Amino acid sequence: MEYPALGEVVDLTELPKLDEKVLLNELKARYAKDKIYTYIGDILVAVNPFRDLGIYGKDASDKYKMSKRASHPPHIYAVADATYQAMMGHSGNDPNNQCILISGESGAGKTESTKLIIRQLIELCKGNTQLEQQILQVNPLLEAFGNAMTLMNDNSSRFGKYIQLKFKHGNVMGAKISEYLLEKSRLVRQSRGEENFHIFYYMLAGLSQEQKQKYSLGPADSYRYLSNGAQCLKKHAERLSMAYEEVVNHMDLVGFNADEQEDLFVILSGVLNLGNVTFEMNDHEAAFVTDKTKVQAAASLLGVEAKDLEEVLTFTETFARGESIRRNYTTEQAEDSRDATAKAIYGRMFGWIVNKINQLLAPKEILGPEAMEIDILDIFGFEHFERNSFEQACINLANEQLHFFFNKHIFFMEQEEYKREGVDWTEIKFVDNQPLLDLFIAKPIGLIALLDEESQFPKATDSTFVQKLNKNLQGNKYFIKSPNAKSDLFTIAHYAGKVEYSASRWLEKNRDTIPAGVLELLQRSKNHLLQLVFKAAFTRTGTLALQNRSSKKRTTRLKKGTPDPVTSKRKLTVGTQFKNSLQVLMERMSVATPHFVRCIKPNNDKLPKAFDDAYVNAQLLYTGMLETTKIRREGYAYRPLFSDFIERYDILLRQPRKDDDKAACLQILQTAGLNGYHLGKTKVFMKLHHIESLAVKLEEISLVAVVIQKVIRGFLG
Ligand code: AOV
Ligand code: MG
Repeated sequence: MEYPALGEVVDLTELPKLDEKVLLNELKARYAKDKIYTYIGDILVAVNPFRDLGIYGKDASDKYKMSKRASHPPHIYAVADATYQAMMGHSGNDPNNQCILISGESGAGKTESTKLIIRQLIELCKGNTQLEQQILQVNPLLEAFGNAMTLMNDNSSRFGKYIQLKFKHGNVMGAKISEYLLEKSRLVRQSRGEENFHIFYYMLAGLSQEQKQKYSLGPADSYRYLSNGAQCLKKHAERLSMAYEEVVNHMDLVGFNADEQEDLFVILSGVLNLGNVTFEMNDHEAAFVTDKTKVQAAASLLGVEAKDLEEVLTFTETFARGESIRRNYTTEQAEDSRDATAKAIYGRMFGWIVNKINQLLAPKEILGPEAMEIDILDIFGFEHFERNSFEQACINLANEQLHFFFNKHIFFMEQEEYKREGVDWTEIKFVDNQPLLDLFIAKPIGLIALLDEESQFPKATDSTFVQKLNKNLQGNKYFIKSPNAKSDLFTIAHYAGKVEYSASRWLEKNRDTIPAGVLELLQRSKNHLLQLVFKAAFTRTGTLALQNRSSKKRTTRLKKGTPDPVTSKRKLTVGTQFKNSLQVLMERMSVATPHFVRCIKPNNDKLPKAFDDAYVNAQLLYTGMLETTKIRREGYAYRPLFSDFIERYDILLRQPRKDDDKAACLQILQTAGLNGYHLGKTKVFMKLHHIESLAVKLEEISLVAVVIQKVIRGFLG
């Protein structure tokens, strides 16, 4: 048998020899020929080309519609097609919910893949409906508000998203987005070389002079919150201005009305202006606003009185036994309160946008039991910067969780099944990252539990938190404490590499509280939208639930830095909420049929045509690509129950079916002329090529049936 030349192997499981080097060289050779997609059985590997390859046009889309996978080169559109077919019950299974899991480190191409998959899914079910158009606008719209330039990716998702597309009889009926943990801290502070969320630059480039005047907006470099991004506006003014037009277009198409859009841009301008409010300390150690005009500009945009805003930013008032006690903030506390306010506003606006999209795209009718879903998970990829904080820990936890799901599905469950069913099998070992998940989520000694515990102490500091970690997690080989006892640094050995974290501000970020006075003030805002989002609490299901609260001035018994009792009573910490929502997500995905796309980043410089061997090899190693290829080569990815198999394929039999299920399955497989399958105790174990051959046979039969029908009709005249 002759083997294909280097770079011509479309499925890595067909490589004659398997080791790390072979995998790397094959992917590299393919990449050099612009073949960025490669299969590992039913899994797609995608290497980011960092340039437009012109492979996603109408031709490609048509080519991959309802086609046999083997008849065309690997493509992301083929994943969309396979998923759609599987949902419809066309690929050897019953109709069933599907989910597509896209993984890869930051900048590897997950979000682009997500958009391409959605685009092709819409092509597959195309009914030229308004809803289809709306769904296509959702991703770019969310990116404007939730993505930003980072050192690892110019368009990095700063939130995770789970998109559920709902179908009935193959037509799309609605969509729903769940968002995970927007990185709000970026709003008030960005690392060197990084930017704030795209929308701010779009606005400043795209708004007309009159609009800017109305929103009290000046040049980008006049905003403290945009400290790093002013350059980008100068360089890319035209592109950014077009992007602004697009956002407005997307909002129109999805169904945001003019008032809502106006309110939204006013609020965002208010946030920028709020960031410019600075403080000084007077002789009594009390913070005061340095420049009143700044607070006036912010207040007027946020629809509140300047005096009120100034007050909530500079002191708290406590009422005890009829007496009011005023506690002044230091400048630092005032700055924190300003930033917490800005973050809360932005976070709630983002939540509102997602919520609004969900309302607009919700199915217009109650979908019965025939309804099916295709869900797509696009999270923030594994991150490793020079300085890593709470956000990176959460992002990396999400990646650990997703990696665990992959391992469980590909290695663990499958091999358990072989054992159970008595398949003759040599075990394929994989690196289990369960200990890392435990390090994060175990109770009571896990990182999140310890953080929560420390977050409850008003007197806790970043350094008491690190001490707590060092004490409780010593001995865990995935946790490495700093040799310097006073340091706020610690290291975690993730599945994808070691990351050094700084504990600075973790407690505050985990508590994520806004001063009670601020909350109350914003609930009285004259800006309709701002008032709405602060009166409403977004429940975890993404629906709006109105809180029943009096607008009467509430007394506070708060020390700075302690949680707001009103919100904290039911409010979980950010870490715990995130951990819980990941859990829910995993459960939801485990009842659907998963499809995996593994994105690989060819180099760390965002460059086209550059394949960094060492960098790619590291990714192949930590994703377990070799083991994946082995199990896909040796293993049986298709494992229907005898009864399901018979129901689907007994039409292929030309003689009466045997009574015994197992015997009947064998009879069918033999009639179809297959070999290399395995019959277990309750299931048929098959590879992709078996399913494909069976599909061809079914098709032949249905063609024959059509011909016969025609002949009969001809007879009947
Ligand atoms: P990510 O979603 O995996 O990172 P993206 O999907 O945003 O990564 O891809 C990063 C960049 O790579 C894109 O902005 C494109 O410039 C380029 N790119 C990716 N896929 C393709 C493709 N198929 N064709 C051409 N260019 C592509 V993050 O969101 O940071 O984890 O949090
Ligand atoms: Mg992304």
